[in-house]
Amino acid sequence: MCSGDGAGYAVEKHGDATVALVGFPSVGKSTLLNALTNADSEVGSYEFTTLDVNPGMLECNGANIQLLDVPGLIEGAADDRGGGQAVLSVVRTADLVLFVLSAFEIDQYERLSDELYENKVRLDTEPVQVNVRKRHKGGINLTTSDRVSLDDETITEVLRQYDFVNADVTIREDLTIDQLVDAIQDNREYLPSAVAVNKVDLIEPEYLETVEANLRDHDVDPEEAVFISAEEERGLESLTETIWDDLGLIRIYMDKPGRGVDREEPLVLTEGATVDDALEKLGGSFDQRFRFARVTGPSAKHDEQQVGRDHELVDEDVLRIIARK
Ligand SMILES: Nc1nc2c(ncn2[C@@H]2O[C@H](COP(=O)(O)OP(=O)(O)O)[C@@H](O)[C@H]2O)c(=O)[nH]1
Ligand SMILES: [Mg+2]
Repeated sequence: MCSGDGAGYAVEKHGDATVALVGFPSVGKSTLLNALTNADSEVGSYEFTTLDVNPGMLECNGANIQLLDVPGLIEGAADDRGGGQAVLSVVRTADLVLFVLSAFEIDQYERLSDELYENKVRLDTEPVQVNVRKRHKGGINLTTSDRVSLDDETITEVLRQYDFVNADVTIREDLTIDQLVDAIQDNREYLPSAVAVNKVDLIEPEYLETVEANLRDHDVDPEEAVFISAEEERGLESLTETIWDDLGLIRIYMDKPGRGVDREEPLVLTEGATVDDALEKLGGSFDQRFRFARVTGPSAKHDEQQVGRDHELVDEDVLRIIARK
């Protein structure tokens, strides 16, 4: 269950998670934002209506998900034509990139994802672990596992190019030169992405196959893309479900002393979060006063299981914090 909530706040990190809507001008980003959130993003049938970033809030499963309609991420954004750098910095701080494509212009996907790649955004992939410990002397001391197919000389050469002259370097996973460079540079952003194909109200049923083939040409699984009509508000439920799933959010229902379990406003965390993360999000003095917690639900072995700070929570757990007075 997701619904829109009005806008009217500055663009900064708000809510439990942020989604950047990325697409060329006129594909329907503003229309989509308005349909999902009731934010008042200016809609126009001409290009570049949206010059600034427009925020809207989507309430979903008790979580507040901020959607950002960013202006067209056009070719050449890297050299800041069309305010591209501002767009990119917004995208880099998001938790999910949502590509918005018109059903008639699927090939724009490639230009958008290339643009993001050029700007150090890595989509739907994890960084390869490369351990580097800088030294004062001794050159490059490289340890690689059998899985690594790049030869030592190539790796050492890349490291030198990036100013690693004296360092102990350990690599256990196979990787490409690009992945190696990504691993030793710390300005890469690793984000999940999803694809919305808009304006499906305008396509003939026969054309759907062409759209699907076009998606496959760009390595997008048509099964994973969400077909929508922002204008006619079709497919939006399935889109919000995809957004929810891809963000990897979990709901923790707090059991508050004397007030019972709050199922209306869960504490929203991300998959893999621990009791410690819950304490941090709760804020206040919980962190210092924490004694132990009790968990009932999917992550608990039994009701009211006593757990410590490092217990990993799961969606829909009920959590009670036992704190010192
Ligand atoms: N038929 C149809 N038109 C749409 C749809 N979504 C947006 N539009 C139209 O496409 C034009 C551009 O939409 P807009 O939201 O301003 O695109 P933006 O530049 O990506 O923000 C407007 O005339 C919208 O009414 C849709 O799903 N179907
Ligand atoms: Mg717009």
